[in-house]
Amino acid sequence: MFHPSLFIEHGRQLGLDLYTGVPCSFLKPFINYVIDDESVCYVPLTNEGEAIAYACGAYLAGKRPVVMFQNSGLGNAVNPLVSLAYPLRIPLLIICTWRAQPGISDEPQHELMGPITPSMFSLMEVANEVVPEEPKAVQLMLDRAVLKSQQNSLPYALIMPKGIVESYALTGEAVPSRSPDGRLETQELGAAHMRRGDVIRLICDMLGEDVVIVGTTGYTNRELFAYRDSPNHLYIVGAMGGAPSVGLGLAAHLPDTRKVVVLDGDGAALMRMEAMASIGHFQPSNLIHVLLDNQIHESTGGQGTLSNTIAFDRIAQACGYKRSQSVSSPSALEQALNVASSEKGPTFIHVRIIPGTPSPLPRPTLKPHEVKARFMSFLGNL
Ligand SMILES: Cc1ncc(C[n+]2csc(CCOP(=O)(O)OP(=O)(O)O)c2C)c(N)n1
Repeated sequence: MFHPSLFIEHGRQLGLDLYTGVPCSFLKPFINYVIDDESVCYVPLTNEGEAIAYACGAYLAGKRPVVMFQNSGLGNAVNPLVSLAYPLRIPLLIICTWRAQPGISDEPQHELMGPITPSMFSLMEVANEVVPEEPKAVQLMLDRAVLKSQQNSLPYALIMPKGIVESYALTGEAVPSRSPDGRLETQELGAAHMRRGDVIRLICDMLGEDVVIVGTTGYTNRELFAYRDSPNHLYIVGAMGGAPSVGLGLAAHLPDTRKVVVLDGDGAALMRMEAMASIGHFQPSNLIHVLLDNQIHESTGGQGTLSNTIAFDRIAQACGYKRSQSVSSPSALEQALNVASSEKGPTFIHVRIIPGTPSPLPRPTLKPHEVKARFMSFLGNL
């Protein structure tokens, strides 16, 4: 095991001065250390592809960037890696965590990406190696990686197995402070006081088991499952940010009378904001998009998202949702759900919540394909 400071300090000596990326629970100590360490710059971004493109820009501006993400996000990074970093010959360093490393059991959404991670990098001509545990070997690896990536003028990936970095708890602010110019005016609707679980319970109890509920990646699915596992639920355990697009596909092709409720997160919504554009454009009248906004990636350790400068309700409105509002109290949420279930949508409900998750929190015990089969049979399509 090695302490995250070993990597950052040695990296600084080699000129690495900028860290960017998207969190992963395996990266928690590492990413938390970089957020806290004021001597290196940490830029949290919305998805892994954006982080690669940002790092390319920063390199051109004279920085020496490191991009950190989970191998789930390698899919998001493929296009900017092969058609931006490669043709421009940009020497980036990538730290990619290795969920579902062969031989180590992990969640089903990582089952395929785990074994193919090294060969995915190799196929994209990104030289790669597995991060060792021993501190001296880590320093040598860094020397080699920086040298090779500079010599080849290409990205170089360090694949990080589970549990090799000592834990490090965040001491500073998880949420990056907003710029004075980026202040929000319309979101100041009183303090948030509900938790994710309160919202999920209220929605399940109010809307019953005839509506479709599509849950986003992370704690939302787990809390939904913990409160009530039911055939009308679809847990989108991978493809973070994809839940509203799945919801759109469902809503567009199910009868108008079947309401489709998407439970989204702020990190997930920011990761794939295209869904809001498409929902606004295609106008599924039966879609209710609920965004649970705690301003952090709570599921991976509480790192801040960019949501504290984003007026989601105004974005939804500008995208063309029929109605959009921001709420923070149970009564305002109930009222919004009443309107959404009796009138035509698409409806967007931004719910400002406080962090907090019950512990222990179970994970869906059914495999994703078993949930799919149960769900299709609930819809009468199997
Ligand atoms: C493409 C991809 N990148 C990163 C992750 C790791 N990950 C899982 S859940 C999560 C955080 C989700 O944040 P948010 O939507 O705000 O929900 P919260 O955790 O706060 O409930 C992250 C980063 C992932 N699963 N997939």
